Amino acid sequence: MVWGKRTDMIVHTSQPYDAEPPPAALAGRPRTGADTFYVRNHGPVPEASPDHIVRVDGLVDRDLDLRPDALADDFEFDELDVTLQCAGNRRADLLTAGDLPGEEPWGPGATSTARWSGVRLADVLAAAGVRDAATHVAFTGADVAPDADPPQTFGASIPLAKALSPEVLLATHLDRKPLPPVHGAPVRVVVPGWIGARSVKWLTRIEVRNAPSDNWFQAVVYRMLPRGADPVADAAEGIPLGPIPLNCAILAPEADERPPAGTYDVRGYAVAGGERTVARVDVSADGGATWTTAELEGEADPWTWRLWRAQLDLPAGDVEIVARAWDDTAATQPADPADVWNPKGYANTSWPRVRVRVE
Ligand SMILES: Nc1nc2c(c(=O)[nH]1)N[C@H]1C(S)=C(S)[C@@H](COP(=O)(O)O)O[C@H]1N2
Ligand SMILES: [Mo]
Repeated sequence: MVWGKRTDMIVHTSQPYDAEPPPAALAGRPRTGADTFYVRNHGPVPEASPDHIVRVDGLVDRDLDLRPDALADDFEFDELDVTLQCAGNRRADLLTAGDLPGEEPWGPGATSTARWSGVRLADVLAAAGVRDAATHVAFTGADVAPDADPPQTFGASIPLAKALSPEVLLATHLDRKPLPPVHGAPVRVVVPGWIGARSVKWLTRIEVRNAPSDNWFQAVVYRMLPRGADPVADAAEGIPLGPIPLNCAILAPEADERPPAGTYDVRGYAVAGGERTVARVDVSADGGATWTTAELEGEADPWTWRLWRAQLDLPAGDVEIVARAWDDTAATQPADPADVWNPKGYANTSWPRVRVRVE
């Protein structure tokens, strides 16, 4: 097994290891399992060190040096089910609306849910004493990303208000086992509701600042650029991605399936993002002319996806199944990938579309 992952992972690149589970492995499972959880790395997994330290500094009253294995002695341990989602999730479906050279064509599996445990970032920041001028909290990982210009350690930042929210964790455990190396051992940030890129793995530094991070992955990439913008030269025109925008995916059937005519149990997930919740999911077997309301599983929770299912009657022939989610602000998704195509291929919020040949 590569990095403890199941053998049917869809591997986008093996160095760095970037892989997503097949849709069927996510369908119907509220939690994903460490062997199935997607992985997105910008550089090689760093070598674990027994004297790993997380430095807390910047606009604080006291600098702290935290030992990951002692975190639970000094701060209250907490755990939370959280869905992580990469900003590149469902990028492949944007390719019908324009090329995305150099970007990995992720399917709907760049998102997964697990139980994360660790200590609250807010408690660590309280121990350090946040100064009045602070507006942002920046994170640095131990890994060096060769695709950054210049090559640099991976980093990100979030606004102070989010950093002080109780759901943001410094996680040492995934599904109650020590974090696997590929998911950020010995400690990572988990920022529920925000794009995966802000949940920095292999955490080495927490810097309290009066501005967002200058790191390549905060200051240049992970931005929603207008069509025609140059991803680097025009980065300032981009909207920096933070809270995940409302999206959903169809996990069953998959595009190559040949289901028999009759009732089919269509399944998928929806993610509201930010602090919102999924309120409804509609599914259609005629490309959106008529809709069936899906059954939502579990409870509305801002930090996790909502699994859904709908019994649809599939007629013989070529059928296009589409879905759209609604959140608790009554926002819904655009129909067409062309409406959301962007030069880096982020945040595909358009309706998922699965075409099947029904026998
Ligand atoms: N240090 C570090 N943290 C990182 C990354 C990285 O490359 N290095 N990738 C980010 C991105 S883009 C995503 S989507 C998530 C993926 O988390 P996972 O690999 O645990 O699923 O980690 C984020 N944290
Ligand atoms: Mo990501």
